[in-house]
Amino acid sequence: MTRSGFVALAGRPNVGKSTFVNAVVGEKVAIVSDRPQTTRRAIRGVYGSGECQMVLVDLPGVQRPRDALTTRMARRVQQELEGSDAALLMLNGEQGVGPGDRFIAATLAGASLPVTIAVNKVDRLSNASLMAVLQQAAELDRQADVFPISARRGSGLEELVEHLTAQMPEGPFMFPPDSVSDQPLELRVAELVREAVIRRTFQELPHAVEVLVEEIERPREGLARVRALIWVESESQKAIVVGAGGRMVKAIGTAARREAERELGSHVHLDLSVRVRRDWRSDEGLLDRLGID
Ligand SMILES: Nc1nc2c(ncn2[C@@H]2O[C@H](COP(=O)(O)OP(=O)(O)OP(=O)(O)O)[C@@H](O)[C@H]2O)c(=O)[nH]1
Ligand SMILES: [Mg+2]
Repeated sequence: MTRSGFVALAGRPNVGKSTFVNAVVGEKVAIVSDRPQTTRRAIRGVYGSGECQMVLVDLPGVQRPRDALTTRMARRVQQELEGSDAALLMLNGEQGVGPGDRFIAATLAGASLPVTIAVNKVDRLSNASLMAVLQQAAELDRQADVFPISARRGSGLEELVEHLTAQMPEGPFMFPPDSVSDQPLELRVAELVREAVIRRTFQELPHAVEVLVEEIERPREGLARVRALIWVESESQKAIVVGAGGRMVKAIGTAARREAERELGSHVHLDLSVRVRRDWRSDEGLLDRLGID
């Protein structure tokens, strides 16, 4: 009898949820950055071990909704919690437990899922602060088991994964045994472009950027031609993303192309254009088209 199920990953922005999913799945299925609110969609990363398939649902960091985009992100978190078999609450060990974490813990308690807590970024902690934060984590939810991990270094992951897989119910696999993610190729490439933009921009710009891959053509074996649009919200943001003499967009393209070549296993021609679309974060139709639901 096989076992399979979904684990929803909840936590504040920037605690390391996407890093954790990539580390467990063993491939980059979700983009990562040091800016909060990087993840915008529920990304499923598939982990398999023998008779058990565990789908990690990497969720946007929980935050107060401000516009249609963040409203959808918050709603998605709720829906994914309802459809999951277990929840993993991730904390940033460096920052300790705060009101945001308590809010999420209360939400999880209301979802009546078995909750496990991971204290991440322990590579940054002294033994004394580690003990203190583990104590705070245990007080957050007295029923939850607490695991100290470093998603970046890969430490503590085995014990945590074993604990989570043991909670998966009996049932058939939901994805082919060797799959790692459910995202269409266009979306994966769009995310790689967005990651390249986020990593090179500052302040409000990372939040103002979205990317749509319009087309992936395969003119011949070993070559993919990708046409992508980078949306920003103002002319001044566009000027920053394009850069003097087009240098910035060129650097973004080079970084994203390298990542895309790894993802596609072929040479990639990446054709980027930067467009202004004021208030795209409030444009319900566009959010639908972007698959942010
Ligand atoms: N030192 C350290 N940094 C980490 C660790 N795990 C993640 N990070 C860093 O933390 C930052 C945020 O990581 P993400 O995985 O994007 O965080 P997230 O929780 O998915 O964030 P959102 O998508 O915004 O909700 C990145 O700069 C990561 O490299 C860790 O174990 N140790
Ligand atoms: Mg993320």
